[in-house]
Amino acid sequence: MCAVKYRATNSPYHIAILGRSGVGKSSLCNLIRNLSPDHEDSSAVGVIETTQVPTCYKLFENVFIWDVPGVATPSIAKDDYCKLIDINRYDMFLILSRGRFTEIDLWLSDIVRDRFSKTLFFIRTGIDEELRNHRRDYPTNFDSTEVLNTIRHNCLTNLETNLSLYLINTKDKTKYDFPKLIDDIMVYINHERDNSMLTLIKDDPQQQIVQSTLSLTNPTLQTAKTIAIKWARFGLISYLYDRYTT
Ligand SMILES: Nc1nc2c(ncn2[C@@H]2O[C@H](COP(=O)(O)OP(=O)(O)OP(=O)(O)O)[C@@H](O)[C@H]2O)c(=O)[nH]1
Ligand SMILES: [Mg+2]
Repeated sequence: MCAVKYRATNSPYHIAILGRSGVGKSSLCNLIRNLSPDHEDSSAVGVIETTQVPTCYKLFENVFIWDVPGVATPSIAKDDYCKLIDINRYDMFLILSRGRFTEIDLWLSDIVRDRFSKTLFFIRTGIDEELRNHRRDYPTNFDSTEVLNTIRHNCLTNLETNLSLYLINTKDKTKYDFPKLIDDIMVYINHERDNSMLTLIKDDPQQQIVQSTLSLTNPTLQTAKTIAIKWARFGLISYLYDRYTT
């Protein structure tokens, strides 16, 4: 069974920051909003599991960023995560990873890639501490470029694809890939806000059913999209999709 998500041009655009607890989701949210953690409007940052419920912040007109709880903690199991954060709500995903690449990082990226044709940025946080530790371990041979390349290569190998990957320190917006990350996010937001999107979303992430976002460049899909948008307004699209794809 599939659901349909239709986002019209200029409708509200939702960005989710996902990842394990403590990877720096709230810190990144604050950095993007240009707030320090001790500002009264900031998202709480902490040394223990901190964010308890998905929280929405307005970035600018019709664009919202969501700081969500971390996955795979004693209180939030992997199996409940998609439902808890209402994963169908978002148009763009920022998936954060910190320290060693884990099975949870891969699982999250796979869910977003397999269930949606949504824009996904994979972000490795804590780069400052990785470099600091490595310098301490190898003071005579330390080469920061080499360390950054090693981290980059390891993430891409584990993700088994050419995802957009960014290395950042959530405490410093001038460092590493943060400026490029912001530029790229803005490009995608502007592009996707200016174009209507229709996405078929799988209800069951384990099922390998084909799903797609209808591209504006393919004429057949464009025609299908026009029809689907009309029919979606009458609630018939789920019926049609089931009728002709199962
Ligand atoms: N050195 C360093 N510390 C970071 C970085 N990102 C986050 N931290 C620290 O890591 C801790 C956890 O950060 P949070 O932003 O609360 O992490 P979170 O992912 O929101 O955690 P939950 O809300 O529990 O899911 C805090 O002490 C942050 O200051 C980073 O890039 N570098
Ligand atoms: Mg948090």
